[in-house]
Amino acid sequence: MRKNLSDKLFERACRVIPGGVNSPVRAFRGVGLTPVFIDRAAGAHIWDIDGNEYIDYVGSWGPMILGHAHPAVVEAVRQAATKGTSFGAATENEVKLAEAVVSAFESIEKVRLVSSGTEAVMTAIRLARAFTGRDLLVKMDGCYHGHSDSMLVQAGSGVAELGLPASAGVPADLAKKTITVPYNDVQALQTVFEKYPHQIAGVIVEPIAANMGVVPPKDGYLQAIRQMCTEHKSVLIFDEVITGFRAAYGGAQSLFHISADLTCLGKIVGGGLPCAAVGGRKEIMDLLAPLGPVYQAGTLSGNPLATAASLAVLEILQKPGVYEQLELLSARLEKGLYEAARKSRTAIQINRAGSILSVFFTDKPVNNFEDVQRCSSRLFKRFFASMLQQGIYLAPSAYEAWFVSLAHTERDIDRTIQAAYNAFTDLNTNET
Ligand code: HOZ
Repeated sequence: MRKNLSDKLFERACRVIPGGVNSPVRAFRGVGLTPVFIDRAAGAHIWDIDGNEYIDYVGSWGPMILGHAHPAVVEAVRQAATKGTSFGAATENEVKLAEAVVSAFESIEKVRLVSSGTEAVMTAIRLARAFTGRDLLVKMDGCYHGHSDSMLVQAGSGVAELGLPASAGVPADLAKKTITVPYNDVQALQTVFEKYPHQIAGVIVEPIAANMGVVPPKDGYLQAIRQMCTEHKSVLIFDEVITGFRAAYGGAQSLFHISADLTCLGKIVGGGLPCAAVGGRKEIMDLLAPLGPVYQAGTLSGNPLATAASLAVLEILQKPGVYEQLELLSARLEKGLYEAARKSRTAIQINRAGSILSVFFTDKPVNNFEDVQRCSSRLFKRFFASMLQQGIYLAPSAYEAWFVSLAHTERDIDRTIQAAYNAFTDLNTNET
């Protein structure tokens, strides 16, 4: 694998960009390497600036469910761009996209478009506080909800990778208003509700956790959260930034038959461009300005390139067989990886929820953040390096998911399984 140009560019980047990257996990620190710089992508493949080709399982961390540079999306964006790239004014496509979101999610009656998942969550928690007149928020250890002040406590994704319990710069008084409990632990949440009666504005949760690796909810877990929120009149916020339009067209909530009060969307809803959304019950959403007193705004909100891309993606996702195809490919990958691990006598656990999955280096089940932290990060690093060398581009962190797209072929999957077998074998051969 050639890396000359990437290494030189990283040196230049580090002089002018903190850590050389515009989002921490991209720096490859979690795997003790330096990043490859991407030049282009098509379908399920990406190429770095040194000309190395990879099968991509990052998929821009989730949005690229159709694969990269899908012709329908490229054409939609091209056509939109010829008409102007931003107006900071209302457009028809914003209405169409809002209508599409409302019809996809049973629990969403109204939706506001924003530019990132972080913004969607920031708005959702402000709404929850305004609606209830309460301050406290509950989140789950290892869940990640973007980088707004209140959400950086015991967070997953890059925060976990860097081993930070919280972020510097968040006022201690504000951090105190976020209470964290272990994921998949009904009793812990119950205890918090008992300890803080009438004080909890909202509970925010990834219905399928995917920022500590993939950790699906145990049977009944989400139902129990729903019940407690209803009983205590707290707002239930589902962060479906990753699972929205991925776990199913109607998100994880449609699989588990649960109505969140507010839902945060990002990634796929932006069609690979910067667009996200917060939606939910009308009586809560109508608190937003200009109707209500909760302020939220954005120059690039509902951007015309993003809404065009998004509508193109959602149209394709509604075709019959799309999610079945994703399931077939992802199940093939899971089965093949387990088989490769068995043949090479490597202890792994795979957590998979549809087209997202994680390979954990452990022989024990992984149900929460503590379990994730017990897995071998040393083995993950070596596995990652070997896969990269063999042309498989995984997220450079044990806390992120693998994303399968509709552009992956069976051949891509089988090549990945073979590479994983080689990587596992290598781990064992060179283990001391
Ligand atoms: N927050 C993303 C991972 N869960 C990373 C985004 C990025 O680095 O692009």
